[in-house]
Amino acid sequence: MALTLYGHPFSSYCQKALIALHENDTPFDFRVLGPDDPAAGQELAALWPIKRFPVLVDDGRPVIESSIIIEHLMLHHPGPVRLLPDDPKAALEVRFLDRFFDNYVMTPQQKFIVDVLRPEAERDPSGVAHARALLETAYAWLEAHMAGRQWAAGDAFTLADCAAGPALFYADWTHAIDERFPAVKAYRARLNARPSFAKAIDGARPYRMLFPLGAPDRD
Ligand SMILES: N[C@@H](CCC(=O)N[C@@H](CS)C(=O)NCC(=O)O)C(=O)O
Repeated sequence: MALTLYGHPFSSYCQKALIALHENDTPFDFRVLGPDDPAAGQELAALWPIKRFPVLVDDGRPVIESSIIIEHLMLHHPGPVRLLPDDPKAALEVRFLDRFFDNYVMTPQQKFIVDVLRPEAERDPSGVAHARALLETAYAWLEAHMAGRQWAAGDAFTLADCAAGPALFYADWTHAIDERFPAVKAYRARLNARPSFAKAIDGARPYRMLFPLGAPDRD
């Protein structure tokens, strides 16, 4: 059983997969992408021409998309922490929440990053304004959703929380979670303190200067 993760410690979607790996202390090799190792980028392109990461290779077989990687780990490398409930109806709720964090928190937050990296003349202010409004709506929905919950789907830490950790971590840096959303702020703090995510945050610390909007001096 040989697992290799292609990705980068500072990447939000890689951190989502890393949380799942760390939750069960699953052994893996980390193939870090970057200018220091062009061969790793070539290997990624051969595995997945879309070149988005993370990509997990399990005994030679590529597993693509962070949510699928986590489901794959649960099926093929299970450990004591079950990130998807056995009950299919409960699992559906977890999958919905995973989609919520990817589509309505991670995606709008990435819009800011992509935009600031463009030449000034090619920026998209109305797209960024839409992303900001979407984040506000997502924070408001999550504020009501988190009332009385420890984790996104209830008492157990799941796939949805793997998605939520990096999504809220970077979204708060990008468009700060307002004081009007104390349950969201408290949930973000709980996620950051979860040992699996704290380990991923620490692994990414040396790369904070890469944050295109300027990383705040906290977390
Ligand atoms: N839906 C994908 C998203 C992956 C993704 O967007 N990864 C970013 C890094 S956080 C990436 O590959 N960026 C490089 C690029 O867009 O070329 C997943 O869940 O794995």
